[in-house]
Amino acid sequence: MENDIEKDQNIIKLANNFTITGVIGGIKPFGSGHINDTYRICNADKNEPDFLLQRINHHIFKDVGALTDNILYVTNHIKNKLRLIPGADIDKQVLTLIKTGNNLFYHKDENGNYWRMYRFMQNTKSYDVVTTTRQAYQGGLAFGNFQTMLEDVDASKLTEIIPDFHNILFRLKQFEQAMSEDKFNRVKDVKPEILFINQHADGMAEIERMGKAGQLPLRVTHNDTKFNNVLLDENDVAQCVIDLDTIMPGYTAFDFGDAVRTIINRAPEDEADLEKIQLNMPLFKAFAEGFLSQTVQYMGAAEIRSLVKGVLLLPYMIGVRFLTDYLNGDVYYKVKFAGHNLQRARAQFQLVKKLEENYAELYAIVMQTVNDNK
Ligand code: ADP
Ligand code: GN1
Ligand code: MG
Repeated sequence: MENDIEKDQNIIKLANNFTITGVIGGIKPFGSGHINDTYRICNADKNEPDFLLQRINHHIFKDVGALTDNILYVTNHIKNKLRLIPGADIDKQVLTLIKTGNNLFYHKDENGNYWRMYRFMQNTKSYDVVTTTRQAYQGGLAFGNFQTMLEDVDASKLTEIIPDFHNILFRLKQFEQAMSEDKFNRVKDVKPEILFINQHADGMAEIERMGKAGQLPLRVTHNDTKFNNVLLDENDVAQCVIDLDTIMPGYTAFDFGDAVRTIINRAPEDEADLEKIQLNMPLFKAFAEGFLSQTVQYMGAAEIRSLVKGVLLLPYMIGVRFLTDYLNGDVYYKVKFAGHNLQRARAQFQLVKKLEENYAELYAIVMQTVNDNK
């Protein structure tokens, strides 16, 4: 077993494959993402930036070359636009990948793991739970502006890195497969959750149906807009959207819905006490105001109507994915304890119930915000 010192030395060795400036002063495991392993590489030279080293989960992102090309394409597109905006600070507002000594943007180590490095965004914070309307509004601005920046991207330049990522019909098929295999004999413990999934399946396919019927424009979306994927500065002003692994063609309702999933909930994503899962409407309103102020000018009526459907769909779909992973033996998401994925799924389904009860109010807030922004 590798001890901590050996592990740290290994991380330093990996970091030295990249063309970093300054001198490595220390390393720290960083962030609370469920997919990649992230380390902050602290610079001993205070005139130079810190860096962020990530082990890319290549079991999930199987084509690391295409993944990297997507990120480069999108970040360069945004940088070119920012260059035209007086006062924009490119280093702060968009992620920058750092090259290796071999002129690549990722490094494959001797164990077959893939690593990449970003410039670290100094003096920023990410939040797993949102508490103020200022944070929520700023998140709305950031994700809305991000979509608008990418409005003119030619989607054919991007690889669909995880096909059907937000296709609920595909996710339900994966769930059914996991149920029929029942590798860990867990199906017997999740009967109420199975019932909930089945009762909602048809209604949750509405966005897919609207898309297939040509009612929703396919845009370039982020597809992982949980709130901790936006960095805020020390004054809680949005600075940068991060976690660009899942940028692909998608519907606006996906990004709107996933952000709301993590903003409107007063409790964490994996709250065990379902009583604590309550809606914070002022945060929803603030997020909607920020997001729509950036996007409403080019959205059509059906697309606007789809937004609140996305608010129900995303916690449902992510609940289905957590439960599928639970049945499969916790192979996709990082878990902190046995039953973590089940707890996460239950929390997401409870959130869906609360959102359903308040659907009319959510819809009214969106419509009011749209009118205010016209
Ligand atoms: P994951 O896919 O595992 O969620 P992320 O790319 O979101 O990985 O990174 C995990 C966390 O690391 C983020 O939530 C954020 O707190 C932090 N982070 C990521 N990139 C940067 C960066 N360039 N500068 C500062 N912090 C960052
Ligand atoms: C994962 O990487 P992270 O933790 O930001 C997942 C998302 C889920 C989210 C649930 C590539 O996001 O789709 O919504 O967990 N990312 C991937 O918290 O599957
Ligand atoms: Mg993340």
